Amino acid sequence: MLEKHQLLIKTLNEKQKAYLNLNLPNPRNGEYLLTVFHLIPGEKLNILQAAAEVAAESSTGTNFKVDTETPFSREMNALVYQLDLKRELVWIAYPWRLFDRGGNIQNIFTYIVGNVLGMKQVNALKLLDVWFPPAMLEQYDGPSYTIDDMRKYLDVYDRPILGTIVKPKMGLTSSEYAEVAYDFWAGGGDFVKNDEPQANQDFCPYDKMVKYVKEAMDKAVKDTGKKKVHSFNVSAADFDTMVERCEMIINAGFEPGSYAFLIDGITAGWMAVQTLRRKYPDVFIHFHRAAHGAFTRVENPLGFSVLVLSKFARLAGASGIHTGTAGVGKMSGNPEEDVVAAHNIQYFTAKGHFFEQSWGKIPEKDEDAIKLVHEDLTHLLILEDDSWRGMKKCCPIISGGLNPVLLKPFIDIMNNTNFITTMGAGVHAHPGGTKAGAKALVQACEAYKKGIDIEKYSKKHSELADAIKFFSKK
Ligand code: CAP
Ligand code: MG
Ligand code: MG
Repeated sequence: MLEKHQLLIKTLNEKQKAYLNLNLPNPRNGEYLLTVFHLIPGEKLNILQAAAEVAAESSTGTNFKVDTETPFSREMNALVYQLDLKRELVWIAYPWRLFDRGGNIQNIFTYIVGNVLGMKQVNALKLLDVWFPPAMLEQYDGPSYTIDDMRKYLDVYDRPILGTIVKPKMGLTSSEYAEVAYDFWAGGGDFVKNDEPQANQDFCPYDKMVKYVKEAMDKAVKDTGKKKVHSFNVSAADFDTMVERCEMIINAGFEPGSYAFLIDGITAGWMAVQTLRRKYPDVFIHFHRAAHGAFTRVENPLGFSVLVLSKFARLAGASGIHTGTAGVGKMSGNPEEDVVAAHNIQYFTAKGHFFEQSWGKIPEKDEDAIKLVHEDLTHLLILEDDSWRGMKKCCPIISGGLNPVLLKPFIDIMNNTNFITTMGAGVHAHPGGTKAGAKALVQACEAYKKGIDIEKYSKKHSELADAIKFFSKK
């Protein structure tokens, strides 16, 4: 052990020492959920003292050692097991028996980014990465209906799924809303979503919105000969109302596959996300992360990273979550962070900021492992067969300030097309209107697929030409 570490250990009190083991033999032995925090101590503590206090408060402890402890309760202590003094990083291992049995994400958050974010003993505490042992993954749902199922329904394979958010964000009546959706679909778009505050507003009653969207979709399918998808925001005041909204959509006669359920996963909470996943395994669960910035923005010293949020969304069973535009769009977010998050929710194995996460248990037979790796690489439907004991993928949803001109730059950064993109202003602000905006998006995507520069492609595609002129100027 480093001399510096030994000096720090000497400063710990008895209670703090119970939450430390810098010689933990094998943190990946399956017993622990592993975390890495950026930590700046407060209240004149040193980093190790503060880390031990965090481990205590986020597992079994409080500010003093209590006489009610038992030998078993001590086994449930979280342990600080690694330090990086230069980068102000601490690694904490949580025995995962601490967590509610039955795959409860809300419970994990309450421990590891719960009270600790409010402690006086830290000036900065950001959860940067997390690692789930395979044995723990088996207890969590993971996604059921995936982007591959949506691709099959839409018959769209080797390109991103092209979507929009109806704009203005709010204020259209139910029928006006549906007309905008129709125009986008008629222009060639695949996917339309409610915006994150859509609910049952007096000027846009939910039941009417659902009814008119159904009519608009039927007409668009008939006119284009292509399947379409609509993502309905089912976030509500209580679970009964949320489920009522889901049932209203199902009962409106939509074809299975043609509707998704959008949930404002941060403001409505993990329970809402998991309720949808468990009640509706055959529906695409769309996690909108409005308010995540309060936790994830790099300027904020407290909270958790986009990567952490995205990994938990996959664990919870979201079919897709917004992972950011990697600096290309209007929202804050850096390329590395967003792309790392997107890759971690898509692939069977992916490198995070600190941990490489494998989303399944290593199969017992070598030939199974080879088959698994092969199927993962070819992006086919993997892990449907339960015996693989792996977790399905969650798809990145790319949104926020995008427009047809930005499609290729984003794909280049992402290095694949396995995502849904939704462009609001980037479609409806097109000088020719929504339908022309949709056409421009489709044309930008065709140009990408053919490997032709959009400027060149736009010579024969006027909607794309107008989009380039309009959006490049802005
Ligand atoms: C995009 C959007 C999304 C944001 C959320 C909006 O519209 O609908 O809510 O993308 O951010 O209202 O801004 P525009 P993120 O295409 O018109 O920008 O996806 O990063 O969570
Ligand atoms: Mg308490
Ligand atoms: Mg929005």
